[in-house]
Amino acid sequence: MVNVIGLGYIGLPTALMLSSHGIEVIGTDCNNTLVDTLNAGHTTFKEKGLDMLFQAAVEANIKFTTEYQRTDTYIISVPTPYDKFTKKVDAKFVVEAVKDVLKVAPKGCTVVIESTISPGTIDTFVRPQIEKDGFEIGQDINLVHAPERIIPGNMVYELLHNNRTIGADNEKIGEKIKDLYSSFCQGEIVVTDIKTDEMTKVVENTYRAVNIAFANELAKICRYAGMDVYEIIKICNMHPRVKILQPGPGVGGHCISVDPWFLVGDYPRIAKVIDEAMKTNDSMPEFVLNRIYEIMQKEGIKDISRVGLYGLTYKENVDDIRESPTLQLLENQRRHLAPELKVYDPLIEKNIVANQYHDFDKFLTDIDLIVIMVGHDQIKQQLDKLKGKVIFDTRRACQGIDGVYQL
Ligand code: SAJ
Repeated sequence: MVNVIGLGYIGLPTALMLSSHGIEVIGTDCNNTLVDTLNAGHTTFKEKGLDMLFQAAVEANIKFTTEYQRTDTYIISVPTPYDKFTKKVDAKFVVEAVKDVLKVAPKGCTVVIESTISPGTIDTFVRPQIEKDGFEIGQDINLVHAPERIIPGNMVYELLHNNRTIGADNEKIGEKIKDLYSSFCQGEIVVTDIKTDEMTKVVENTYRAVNIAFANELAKICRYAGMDVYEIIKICNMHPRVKILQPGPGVGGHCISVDPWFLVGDYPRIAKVIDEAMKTNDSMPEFVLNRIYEIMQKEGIKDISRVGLYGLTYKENVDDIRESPTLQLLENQRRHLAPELKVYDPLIEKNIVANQYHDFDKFLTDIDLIVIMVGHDQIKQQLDKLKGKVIFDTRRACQGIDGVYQL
């Protein structure tokens, strides 16, 4: 039996996937409301294919609880925030989860840490804690790191098809956990050591962050030079060895906008490119704010209350708002003591910000300038409704419409 600890964006799909592939699974989370929701037969976030996977797991008898279980295999998928000041990973949730596992675990169990951690976190924080609690690693408990690589918006497909890595202290344990993931994973699974594995995960996300930062920097250069960044990237990407990502209003989510900081935090004198890239990405919401001001001037829009931001989530077609560029932009606005812009997002039902709308038509009636911060399908399917509005499209959601302002 596998006890999956932490039933968030990664833990839940992983638990459901294992369960629907014949593994006995109990999912544990410290959040009572979340566990109650799952036990009442509902998923806790929207994701393509997740409800169907949930049904399959329920039929396979998956259980959800707030209690840690006594079993031979644990998968820990708890959040790993970073300290905003030092930029270092904050491993407290991982360490707490391991400590809680140790209270119930039988001798010889294996603890798999899926949470993203900076290279060396297991050596620096997890091993010393286990030893301090009087347990011997390799005898009483085996440690494994097995980071996920799935992309929100296509999680279920990617869980099944992506290649994976397993980091373990020895080949035998690595192969055992590889067999577990092989129950559903059709990709290749590479076994390596723990620190290498920790590093690969952070490097993958850093690679993407740096590439996006390059695109964002190009967008700024092209704005200054009066050129079309999208046309330039499109042509450059026709080169067989060039693959530039897309500029945008900023980088959000709990991965690309967080993990690269771990390297800056741990190696501040070396990680210069990464540091600049992250600062470039973080500067984008302010860049958008300046652009809004310019467009208002140009269009003669004097009243800030006639400007609306479309999209609150960190990217298209997900309901996750963590570190979202829109929230970053609103935060900047607040710092300038400006009245908050109007906001609408079809995927966010809860009230998150001050001037938030829940009706698209009403939102459009109340604004003259719409700033597309997220390219949800919802707006792409109703572009005709934007007739007569000034449009500032930071996501290229309005291709084919004339007179649209870009980054
Ligand atoms: N973004 C751009 N331009 C682009 C691509 C993305 O501005 O060309 C922005 C998005 O709008 C978003 C942010 O970057 O705000 C991050 O989105 P994303 O789609 O690039 O990535 P995530 O954070 O949803 O998922 C990433 C993925 N990592 C890589 O592709 C290397 C995923 O595979 C990881 O599993 C995930 O991080 C994670 O959990 O670490």
